[in-house]
Amino acid sequence: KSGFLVRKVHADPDGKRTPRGKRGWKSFYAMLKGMVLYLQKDEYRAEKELTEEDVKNAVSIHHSLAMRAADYSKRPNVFYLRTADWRVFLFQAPNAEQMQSWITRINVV
Ligand code: I3P
Repeated sequence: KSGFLVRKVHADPDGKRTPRGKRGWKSFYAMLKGMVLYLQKDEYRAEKELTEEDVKNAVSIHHSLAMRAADYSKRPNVFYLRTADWRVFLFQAPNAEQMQSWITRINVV
């Protein structure tokens, strides 16, 4: 599965709140391959080798949980991703259908 997602980093490993200055929303082209959610800066690069930054932004979804961010109302179609090492991301999908599809695909693996 792939598509555009906007990401906000809410918590760093061990659930530590991500500091101010690193909490902004950023747009990525996301690709779910096996247990890894790759986040690339643009779709064009998707066919190319992963850059160092792509590797840094990739998220292991092994033992992670995705759920609709029912308590977050500043943007629509937002879901949480909590990883095995207790990082927390918010992802905004382009529409409700895409949001649900990402949640289902992430939770099924
Ligand atoms: C953050 C940025 C986010 C905002 C976040 C800010 O600043 O403005 O959009 O989250 O608020 O800290 P920065 O880019 O300097 O990290 P929201 O869009 O959800 O308001 P927060 O610290 O209350 O999460």
